[in-house]
Amino acid sequence: MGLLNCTSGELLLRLYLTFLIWGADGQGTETVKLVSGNEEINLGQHQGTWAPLMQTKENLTEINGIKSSFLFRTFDPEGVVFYGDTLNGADWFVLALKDGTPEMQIGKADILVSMHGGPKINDGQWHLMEISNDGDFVRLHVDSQKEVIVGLRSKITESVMQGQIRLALGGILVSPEKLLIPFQPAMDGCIRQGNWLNLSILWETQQLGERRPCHDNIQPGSYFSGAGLATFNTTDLPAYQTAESGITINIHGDSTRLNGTILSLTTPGQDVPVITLTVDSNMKKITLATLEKESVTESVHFTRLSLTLRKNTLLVTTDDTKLNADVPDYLSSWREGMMLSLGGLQKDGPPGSSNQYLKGCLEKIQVQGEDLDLDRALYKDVSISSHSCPA
Ligand SMILES: *[C@@H]1O[C@H](CO)[C@@H](O)[C@H](O)[C@H]1NC(C)=O
Ligand SMILES: *[C@@H]1O[C@H](CO)[C@@H](O)[C@H](O)[C@H]1NC(C)=O
Ligand SMILES: *[C@@H]1O[C@H](CO)[C@@H](O)[C@H](O)[C@H]1NC(C)=O
Ligand SMILES: *[C@@H]1O[C@H](CO)[C@@H](O)[C@H](O)[C@H]1NC(C)=O
Ligand SMILES: [Ca+2]
Repeated sequence: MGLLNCTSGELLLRLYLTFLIWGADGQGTETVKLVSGNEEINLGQHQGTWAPLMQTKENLTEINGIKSSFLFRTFDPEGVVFYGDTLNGADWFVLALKDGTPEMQIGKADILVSMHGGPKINDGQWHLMEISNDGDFVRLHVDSQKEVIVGLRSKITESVMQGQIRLALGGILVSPEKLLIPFQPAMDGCIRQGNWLNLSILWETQQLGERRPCHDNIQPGSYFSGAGLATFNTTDLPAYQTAESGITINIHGDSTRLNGTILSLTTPGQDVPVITLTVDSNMKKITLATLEKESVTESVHFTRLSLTLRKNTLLVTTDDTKLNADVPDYLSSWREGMMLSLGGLQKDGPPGSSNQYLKGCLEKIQVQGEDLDLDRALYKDVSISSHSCPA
């Protein structure tokens, strides 16, 4: 009877969810797409979870190559790129980026090793990455330079030539607790011309919807496509030193190419944001709304904008305009935990007002002088590119 009580919409949704779960187990193929490993792949198009964007597996007996190579481009300093394992994850390997430089971590039997080295490669240029595994050594070459070599031998380890090898991009297949050095997994980067152990098998991806392209030209920044926002708990952000200096948020971007909500702040228990800053590229205006009033400046064009929150005052300055408002003591709220949203309102506003998600590139977002990494947000919509804008 329960089934008959639900609407057909609900039933469809349930069936769809069931398919999704099957898909995740790899038992159903309804939402699993197959893609070639040498296609262009944008790793930035999935949520910042540890699950890979795509993965494949092959019997070890079929492996005739020891080398994987690919071109890689990113402005992102941190995230997972490539993963491989055997024995169902008992032996594993991860290539990640940390502080912009490559980091390899390997788990084999009871050994964990980590090697970090080479130049910073998060410069927005394509780099040739080559990883090979011969005997006791794993070698990483970047642009044909020997960069990182890990040697590893244990009495317990023995070479396994049966079972399967699994490969993954943009995530890992073992528990992140196994990592020797933890890191943030989300990677806004692109891969092309991949050759994975000389295999020609297809990769599985659970990516739904449109595949995100890798733009020919990119520039540093966070790109908002007008479909979602990123939210931080202010307790995870830098605190203020003195009430006089307060909190300063700096934003760089070309206002003529920005439209929508730049940021909003919500205090706990409040449905309506207490501060909202929006820009309208058509009308060339900036609007600063607090609970008490709305201030608008017209015919503005800015490249830099800064918002300063002091005890009871709020100041927004751009290249040549100023807006200010008297506000309650939000500095204490900042310390206790407000929600700072970039690119929209955390909750939809009152009925009738739609969430005007930001469209455009914020070239830099800084809180108290520190760059804000959207990959570290509490929540980030999948439509946002954390570290790159089309140029
Ligand atoms: C992999 O090996 C299993 C048995 O070990 C076999 O059933 C399967 O067909 C093999 N798959 C491929 C692609 O060779
Ligand atoms: C790669 O695989 C092809 C067959 O798929 C084989 O002809 C070729 O020799 C292999 N190359 C290497 C370097 O193993
Ligand atoms: C800019 O945003 C406003 C709402 O804030 C909307 O009415 C307008 O259509 C948008 N313009 C463009 C070019 O997207
Ligand atoms: C923000 O962080 C503080 C301190 O960790 C916590 O008490 C509060 O519940 C968090 N707020 C939300 C909405 O997660
Ligand atoms: Ca990242």
